[in-house]
Amino acid sequence: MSKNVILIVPCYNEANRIDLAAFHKAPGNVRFLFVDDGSRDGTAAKIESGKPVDAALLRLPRNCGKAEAVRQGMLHVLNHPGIFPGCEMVGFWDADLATPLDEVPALEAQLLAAGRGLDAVIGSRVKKLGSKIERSWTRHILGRIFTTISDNLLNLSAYDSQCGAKIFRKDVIDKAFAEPFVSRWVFDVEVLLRLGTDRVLESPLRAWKDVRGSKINIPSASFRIIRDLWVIRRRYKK
Ligand SMILES: Nc1nc2c(ncn2[C@@H]2O[C@H](COP(=O)(O)OP(=O)(O)O)[C@@H](O)[C@H]2O)c(=O)[nH]1
Ligand SMILES: [Mg+2]
Repeated sequence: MSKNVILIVPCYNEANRIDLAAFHKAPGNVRFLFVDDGSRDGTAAKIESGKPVDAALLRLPRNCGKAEAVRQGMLHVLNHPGIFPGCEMVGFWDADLATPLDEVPALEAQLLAAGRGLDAVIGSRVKKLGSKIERSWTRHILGRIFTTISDNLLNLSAYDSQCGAKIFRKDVIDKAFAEPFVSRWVFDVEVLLRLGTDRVLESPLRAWKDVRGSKINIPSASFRIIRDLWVIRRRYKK
């Protein structure tokens, strides 16, 4: 199998949480670029010593948030084609593996099957028979409120724009990630708007679980999230 999928894994103070053994057991065609987002807990040293041999680590000197960490990772892959030869798809995946790496092949297969008909396939946390989505009810309700507001403000029509498991065709990375994001909190929405929502497929995941240790404090982030949606509306609304 060719090593055709690169996943950017943003990591901020993940030393106690990241399960590097799980990354070693990833499907055979997936390679990783871990991006240490200015962690101060030894995350980079832990990754450097325990990552799979064909994985790479990019260290950002200061914490700049998930959006910029993912963007820097994407640009690093584009600007250094020699580190990951043969890659056709680049995605990002949360370090806590809330979405298990077993979900990669299904997303990848849908993107490959669509050829140039799609730019990205994104995981979607739809609780239904046949899937195992373990999400706290508070997070679920807040997520539905977020979706309702973002759909009304931006006409997004996504069920779940915020899941941390997304894969893109390599040739759209520049379009989606070249410009800095205006939002630190909801950059996923900006990515969808940059590509055009008709270019993206949402794929219901078979498994997802809330992993303890989230660093996002939802009540205090809520205000900034809503404000960011307004900023995005002003920036992207034609
Ligand atoms: N909270 C937070 N996460 C970051 C930051 N930079 C990178 N990340 C990564 O973003 C991903 C999602 O973070 P997490 O705390 O699990 O957020 P949640 O699952 O959305 O509540 C993880 O891989 C983090 O390590 C940052 O500045 N803050
Ligand atoms: Mg998480």
